[in-house]
Amino acid sequence: MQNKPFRFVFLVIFPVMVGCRNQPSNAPPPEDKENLTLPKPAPPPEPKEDGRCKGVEITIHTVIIRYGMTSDSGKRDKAYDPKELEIKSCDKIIWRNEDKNTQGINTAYHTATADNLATFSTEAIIYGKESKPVQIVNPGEYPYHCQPHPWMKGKITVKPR
Ligand SMILES: [Cu+2]
Repeated sequence: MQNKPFRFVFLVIFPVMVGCRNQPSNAPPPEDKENLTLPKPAPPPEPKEDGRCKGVEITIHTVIIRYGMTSDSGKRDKAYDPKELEIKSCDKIIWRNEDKNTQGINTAYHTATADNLATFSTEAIIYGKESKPVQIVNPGEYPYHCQPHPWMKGKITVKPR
């Protein structure tokens, strides 16, 4: 009979397996199982408003990214427009990617990343999109570049209020 091996599996091995699973073990009791599932990763924290900027009337500046991928060194120098921007402490900057060349829209992304790698870095900005606003509080000079295209250079100068 062809079904016999299958019946053997079903009638003998399967109940044994089920039986084994029901053996008492050191596993935590069922009510603890929920606590073992990993929590969902928390969303990234909202950037905190700096207390020093409370009540300050801030300006939001926009820097256009124009020629990130060009091989024309003259244009490379104008990757960020304006290349140098002066703001006041607590002001915010947004970078907008409008990098087009004669072939059309560049699909590469750009960033604006402080050379000191600590003050700020935007997320990857694709064509037609803009970064989240970046706020700089401490006066000083902040040269920055694009992570994938280090020849793209700009500078933010932050003046005290
Ligand atoms: Cu770039």
